[in-house]
Amino acid sequence: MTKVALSGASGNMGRILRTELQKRGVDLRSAGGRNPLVPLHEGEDIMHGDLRDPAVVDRLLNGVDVLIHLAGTSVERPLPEIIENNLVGLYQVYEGLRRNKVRRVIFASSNHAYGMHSVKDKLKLDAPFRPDGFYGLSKVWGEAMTRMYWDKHGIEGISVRIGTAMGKPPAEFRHLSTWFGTEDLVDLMMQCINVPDVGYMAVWGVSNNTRSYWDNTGAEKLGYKPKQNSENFAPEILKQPNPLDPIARQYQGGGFVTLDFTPVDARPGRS
Ligand code: 15L
Repeated sequence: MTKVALSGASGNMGRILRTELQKRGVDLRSAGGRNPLVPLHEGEDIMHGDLRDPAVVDRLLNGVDVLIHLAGTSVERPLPEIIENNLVGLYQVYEGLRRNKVRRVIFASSNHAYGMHSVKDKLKLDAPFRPDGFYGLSKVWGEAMTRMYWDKHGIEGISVRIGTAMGKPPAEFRHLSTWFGTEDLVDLMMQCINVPDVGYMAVWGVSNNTRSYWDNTGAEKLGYKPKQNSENFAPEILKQPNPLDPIARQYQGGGFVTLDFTPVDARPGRS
């Protein structure tokens, strides 16, 4: 049976996947960060620790076939913190994949690696990176690293460019484009674990939203067929004010774009 490790199991998405993957019969080892996880059932395979430490990484990956890597900083933060958690941490984890002969990594990338694309655009899988901050930039590093460990070390990799996966219904206008419902999230992860011979590939982690910013044409071999559609919530959402400011409304990354954004009239060449 395929042994799957899940890092970042105490985060928002990690908590969902830890529960739901085990419900679907996955043989899972879940890792928390600083604090120990409380077992969900007797004998649950759990651990915790700082993944910048190779000994902790080896405890996570020993005997593992597939890693779902969610751990790291998941919002915009100052660059030094992002570098430690998302660049150095990822390097240690990926070196651990090599040492432990892990077959495949499912990397939690993010739409924020593409966040400066206009909301008017629909992005294919080969869209250029346009990160909307240091967090998005760290996911560019992560996608490239995932690609490199396949090309250079033969570890299969799937970069999942996650939209808005909060385990709740869509709540605001942007979510009509970015929502990634829980059922679809778990379906996609099951495909990522089980589909043979993926080599390296990327996929948008998004539901079948009518207004999606992203198009998964080219990722058919993954067999991911999203069933949920945020449009079902549109009548309610459209009655509410859009919480995003005018800048955030123009870009796919939404509110992340506005953080430390230089207004057009304060840019070089403007007086
Ligand atoms: C992400 O990458 C973040 O981790 C999450 O907090 C949300 O902001 C999400 O993207 C989103 O874009 O909605």
